[in-house]
Amino acid sequence: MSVKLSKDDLTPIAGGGLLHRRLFLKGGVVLATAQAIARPLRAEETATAPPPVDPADPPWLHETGGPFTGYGTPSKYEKYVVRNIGGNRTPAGEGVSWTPLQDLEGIVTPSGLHFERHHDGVPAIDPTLHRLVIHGLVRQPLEYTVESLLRYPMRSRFLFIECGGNSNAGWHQEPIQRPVGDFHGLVSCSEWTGVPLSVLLDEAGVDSKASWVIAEGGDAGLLNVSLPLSKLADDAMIALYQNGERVRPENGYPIRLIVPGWEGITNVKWLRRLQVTDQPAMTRNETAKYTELLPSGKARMFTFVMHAKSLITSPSPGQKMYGPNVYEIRGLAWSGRGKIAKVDISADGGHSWAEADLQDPVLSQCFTRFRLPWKWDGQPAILKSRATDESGYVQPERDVLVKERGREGYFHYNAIVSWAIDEDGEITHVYA
Ligand SMILES: Nc1nc2c(c(=O)[nH]1)N[C@H]1C(S)=C(S)[C@@H](COP(=O)(O)O)O[C@H]1N2
Ligand SMILES: [Mo]
Repeated sequence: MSVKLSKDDLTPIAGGGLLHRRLFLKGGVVLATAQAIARPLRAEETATAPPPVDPADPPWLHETGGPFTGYGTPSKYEKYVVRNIGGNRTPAGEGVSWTPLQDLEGIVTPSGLHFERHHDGVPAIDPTLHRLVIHGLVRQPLEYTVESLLRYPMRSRFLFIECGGNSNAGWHQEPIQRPVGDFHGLVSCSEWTGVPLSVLLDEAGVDSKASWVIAEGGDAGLLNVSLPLSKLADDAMIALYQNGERVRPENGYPIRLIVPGWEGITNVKWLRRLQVTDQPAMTRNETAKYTELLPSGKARMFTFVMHAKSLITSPSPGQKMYGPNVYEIRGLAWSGRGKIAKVDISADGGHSWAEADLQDPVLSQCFTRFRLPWKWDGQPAILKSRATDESGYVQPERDVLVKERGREGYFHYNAIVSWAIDEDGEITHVYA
């Protein structure tokens, strides 16, 4: 809907040419853009509409198209939009693949592009042979088949999953120059559907002495982690579906544990066992790994919650600018503590800020898409985004984070990200 715009709508509200977040919503794109984005047609081109189909036209205008397919795939022209598989690992199944965040829009990550983190590859599980066992400090130990789990009442939630090691190149000395997904893409967002874990815990009858649960996966390494019972009983889920279809093998088929807002490792894939206990098992994944050594020499442990973070996905390194004009700055924000309350954008390296528009829906522990119009005058600029969540937590500047945590942390890097844009429109990653 376009409403009347005033001159004020085109007046920057912060340094570097940031415009009010309402401008595009009011239909201000035409008024604001110095040069039209679309090509104006010449008079003779508008004479006949629709255009005649002549043999010089592309084949799809005069030949019947392809057949129906049982399961669709993206256009062949989008073949470059793939996960970036990191490094040559030994064994081959150990490592990560990154979601190409720079090539995606909206808030849902297509299932085939969800990032991957496997410690022992992707097991080829036959769902008819898979079992989930709940035992330990319970009244009645129980075994579930996948078929039986499908019969329980379900819930759906849009939730991000982020690896605790995401963005960890940020602790390094030099800003790495890669597309944003190759650096920050160990985070993805899906609609997860499954059985609330509280239902199954109630059924097994948890002992009043219980306070922890050891969750174990059905991959060859039997990956396991200790998790507080209170969180699992509160909002964890045994997911069977991802974005409407059954969970992908890479992401935990036939069932995975979903722990909203908590670091990736807690979301145990191929879940086969939940042992209710009264203390953590001190497994490798919460002692040797997924802990953070602080400058004091002490280590942080059980740092489960993923703090607020945001990224400008467009413009971003590897993309191009189209000369001075009005642009839409686009990005993603998320927080493990709840909803995103606001995202501020700076185009002058953090001297001044303007509030971005948060696109509906804004959901708890889910990707939130933000947008802001920006009048780039062709001069050097430094773009930053800063997320604030509903708990009041504000995403920190990098120097603040490094001062507090040192450089040995490796996990939980969530500093403000800065892109420098030069006169030629070249976009680079900087610490500013
Ligand atoms: N069984 C099992 N669960 C697992 C892992 C694993 O290797 N095996 N990796 C963990 C880690 S470290 C992360 S970040 C997430 C990654 O989930 P994804 O591969 O679906 O993105 O799964 C977690 N759950
Ligand atoms: Mo992870």
